[in-house]
Amino acid sequence: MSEISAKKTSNLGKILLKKSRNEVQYFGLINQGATCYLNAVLQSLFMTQEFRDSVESYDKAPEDCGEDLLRQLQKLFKQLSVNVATTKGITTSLGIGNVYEQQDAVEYYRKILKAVGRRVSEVFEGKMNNITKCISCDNINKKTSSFISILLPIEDENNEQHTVEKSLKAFFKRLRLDQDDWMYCDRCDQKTPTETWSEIDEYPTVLTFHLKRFAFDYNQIRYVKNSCALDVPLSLDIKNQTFNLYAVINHNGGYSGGHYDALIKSDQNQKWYSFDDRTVTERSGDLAETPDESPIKVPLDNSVCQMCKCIFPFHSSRLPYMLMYRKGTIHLRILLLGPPGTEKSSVGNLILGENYFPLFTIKESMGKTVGNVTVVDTPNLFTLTPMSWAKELKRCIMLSHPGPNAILWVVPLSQFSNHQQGLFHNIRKRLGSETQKHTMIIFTSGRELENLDQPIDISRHNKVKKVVRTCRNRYHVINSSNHNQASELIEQLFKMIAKNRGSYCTFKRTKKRRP
Ligand SMILES: Nc1nc2c(ncn2[C@@H]2O[C@H](COP(=O)(O)OP(=O)(O)OP(=O)(O)O)[C@@H](O)[C@H]2O)c(=O)[nH]1
Ligand SMILES: [Zn+2]
Ligand SMILES: [Zn+2]
Repeated sequence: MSEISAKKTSNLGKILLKKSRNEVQYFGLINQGATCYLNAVLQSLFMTQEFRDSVESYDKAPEDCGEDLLRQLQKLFKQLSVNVATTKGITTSLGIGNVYEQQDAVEYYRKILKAVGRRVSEVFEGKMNNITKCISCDNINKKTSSFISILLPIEDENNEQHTVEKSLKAFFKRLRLDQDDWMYCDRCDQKTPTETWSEIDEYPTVLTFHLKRFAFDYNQIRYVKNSCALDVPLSLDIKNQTFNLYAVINHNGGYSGGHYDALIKSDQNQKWYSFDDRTVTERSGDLAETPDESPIKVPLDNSVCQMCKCIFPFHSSRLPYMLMYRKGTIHLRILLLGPPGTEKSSVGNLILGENYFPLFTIKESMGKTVGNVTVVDTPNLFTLTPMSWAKELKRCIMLSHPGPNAILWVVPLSQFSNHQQGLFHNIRKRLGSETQKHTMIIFTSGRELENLDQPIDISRHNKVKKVVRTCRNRYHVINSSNHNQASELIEQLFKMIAKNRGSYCTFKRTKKRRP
């Protein structure tokens, strides 16, 4: 039994090591002739973990989907995770007869997502309200429809520098229709002056935009490409929600032909890669997460923008055609620490809102995720040998990958003694000082103080005060009569990780000493 669990841990350790060394490799797709449009789309889909997961996990295709395409995608993704792959199965399944004819990437992005069905493509699907208002009587008509990408206008009105934000503004602008287009109003019983606009009702996890680069020119009686340059921000703030750019499909050339490639950020190592058919190149991992966070490094090649010397063609670029933004979710990853029998598991269960952790001392760390909260409960760390201590910490990191951003030191207030204070400082030393800003003290009632319904005056307990001060005065008292305490505690923790700007503990400088 113990041998089995030891084996398990070392396997998990290996996975962890692999991940921490950023040993990810991506592979290219063979161009069958002029299928770079398809390659750029397939790589963007492959690099969208949720989509990959749902493609890989279907063994029985849902009713509304093209079973064959789903099978072909499964095959392709399997191959693509280990080697350069061919898209022959996909082109056949999509009925692409002539692989030497260039097609529109956005059109195929939409085609593929429609064909695999809503359950597989749900991560891209949002809901949009199209609203018309009668200006005479204020009667409003709302039509809700789903979307998988938003067409953004990039008309050059004042010859100003274009940005995605400006396009978005233009997209959501209210328009007064020309008299010829006035709509019939039920209430006024006639065609009346009409105002129309769109608003997003439900944001998808992945928000996709495509730019209106190709339009029919009535003077030239043909389609032309609008190659106007624009800025593509790395993150967009829409209605208190942040969306982070992770994929850009570029088109270089004119309407009748050109070349597609994609720039995609790996969610494994946060590095950007250029996917150009067979060729995949890492584009430097030094791009700042948000433009103002750190100076952006200049790369060796000549793809530097002239405006701000950023690496990617995201500034004043004529290339971007399709943009994919991922909704930013902040994940709370809690590590429960403390001497055994201090109700750590109960605190964990309280936070999760379910009885997951057993109410006895566990043998090895256990982790559970509910929504965007992960809780890891630890065994008695004080009795571990240095080796198993190191192993256990690795396990904790794995369970809260890439590492906990909140550490809760659970201790019964009534039993707070020199011994408790010693244990706290002991663990703190072993975990390193970086953990300090992530730590919060949780006072449980212990058995003596079942109902701690009065506010605790920490200042009266000198030892307690000192420990709390080490954690920058962050503490929370579990009070069984407060029914909102789980959400209050979670809110406090989210504030703490926001202050820490998303950093987390890796315990890298842990000394291998006996506890
Ligand atoms: N009768 C008795 N009850 C205890 C003793 N120690 C803890 N308890 C109770 O048993 C429960 C143990 O709480 P847990 O939440 O499992 O403690 P823990 O710190 O999470 O333990 P781990 O499983 O190691 O995480 C609590 O309700 C304690 O009040 C003890 O020595 N005797
Ligand atoms: Zn009306
Ligand atoms: Zn730039």
